[in-house]
Amino acid sequence: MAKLKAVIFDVDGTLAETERDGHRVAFNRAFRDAGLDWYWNEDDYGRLLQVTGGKERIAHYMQLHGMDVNQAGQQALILRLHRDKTRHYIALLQAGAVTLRPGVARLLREIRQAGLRLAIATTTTRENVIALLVAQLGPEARHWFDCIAAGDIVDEKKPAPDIYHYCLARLGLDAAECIALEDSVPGLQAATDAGLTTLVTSGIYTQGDSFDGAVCVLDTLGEPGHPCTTLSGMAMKRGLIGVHELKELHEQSHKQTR
Ligand code: XBP
Ligand code: MG
Repeated sequence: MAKLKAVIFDVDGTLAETERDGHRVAFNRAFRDAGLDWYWNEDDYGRLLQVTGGKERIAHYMQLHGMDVNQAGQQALILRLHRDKTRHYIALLQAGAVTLRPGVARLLREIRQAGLRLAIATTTTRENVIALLVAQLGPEARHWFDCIAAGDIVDEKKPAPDIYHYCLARLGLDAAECIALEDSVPGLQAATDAGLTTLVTSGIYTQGDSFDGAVCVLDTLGEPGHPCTTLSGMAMKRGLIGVHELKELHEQSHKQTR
């Protein structure tokens, strides 16, 4: 059986709860700056999350409101709004509006100490990923990752597996040598369609979703004194995910598929 060599993290919802207090707020600020009366409240935004990618989400919203997004003027508006949204989002990250989820910083450090490789596969932009890592873990953290696969570098965003295929190619590893961490149904689909064992930590917008195909579904990665709860799959004896547990889940999933 292949040995576990790398751990691939999703960003939005997995490293941090970026959506409600980060991306959503930034979208609304960009709409306001552009003089638009659009406003995405927390519930609206939860529904809009079915569309992955910020530009794609704006286009979807415009279509819902009868706008022709194929017109050049509307395409330019989407790009302008998204650029402004990214600026607001990074400012929010720098102000500490979003923090890492429980267990994330601990697990990243443990993975490095154990000599396993780290990578990122995300729909959001590279600049957003780096801003989050720098704000939460310091300027060196971006160099912890052998590959930051992000945004528009692939044709199809999640739930398509393209970003994971790209990431595996950059790592020079087979899917069987890696494990992915995700928080959402489109993310899980992208990772499993790329052949990856996938652990899900569900979050504010994804709790209660059905994560068929995940090796395990937890509420968080857990911290000493703040154990995680298993929602489906193997119960964590230590109440947290460490390298030992990742190896166990990886092994279990490969035994199941043999
Ligand atoms: C996250 C997303 C992202 C963010 C916005 O999906 O869909 O679009 O909401 O980021 P996942 P951008 O966690 O599955 O990668 O505006 O930079 O696209
Ligand atoms: Mg996500």
